[in-house]
Amino acid sequence: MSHHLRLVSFKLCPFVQRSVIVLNYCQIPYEIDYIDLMNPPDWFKALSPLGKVPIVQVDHERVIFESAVIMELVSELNPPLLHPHDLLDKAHNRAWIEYGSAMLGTQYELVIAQDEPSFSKALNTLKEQLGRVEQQMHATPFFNGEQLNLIDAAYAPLFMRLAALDKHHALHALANTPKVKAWAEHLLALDAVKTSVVDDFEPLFYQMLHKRKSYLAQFVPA
Ligand SMILES: N[C@@H](CCC(=O)N[C@@H](CS)C(=O)NCC(=O)O)C(=O)O
Repeated sequence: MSHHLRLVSFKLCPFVQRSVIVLNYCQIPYEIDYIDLMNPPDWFKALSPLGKVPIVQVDHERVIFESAVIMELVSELNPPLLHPHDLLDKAHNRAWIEYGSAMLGTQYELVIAQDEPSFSKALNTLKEQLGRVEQQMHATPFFNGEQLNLIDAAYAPLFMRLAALDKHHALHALANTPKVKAWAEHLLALDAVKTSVVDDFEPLFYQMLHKRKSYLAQFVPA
């Protein structure tokens, strides 16, 4: 039985993008509503327990939050579940998805850094984190091999933002992690990933840097 899925998003949110990638890849129909996080509508405040996106509403009823949980739910409702079958491999993937969420936090610090020292600090942390992920890369082209799994969808939004910055600033965040770099390039070439953001994602992302008066704003188009 197919379920009605309604995602609530913010156009630049990397967390909701994880589920969108899964939905696109599996060609599962869904509805998506974008809100302005700075000025959230009352209906969103009533639905979202923490006032954060993403949330997913299933069959016009239950609302679930937390991107890793939503991604897993979306996949479970539309089997097969995009995780390794082996229980320990699955747990290992879940643990590294959690780490990917922390890395999205570092990415956020990087993009909102107001000066060069805080920017460099965040970039160093990110490179260190990428180094740890590099140690876990034992397969190609996806994290677990031939099949796209949830862990791939979990990391692609990070890689998309790093690529958007690389275009103008030459961050080279992936320069010392060749396996992660190859993984990122493979993911970013997928249609399911390309179509997981709005058409004007890059200009909106750059605009956000300018609005936040980020250190990186000086390098990207206004
Ligand atoms: N741990 C959450 C993080 C979600 C999150 O931080 N979302 C941001 C937008 S990208 C948000 O809603 N921020 C608004 C707020 O924190 O009030 C998840 O994985 O879903």
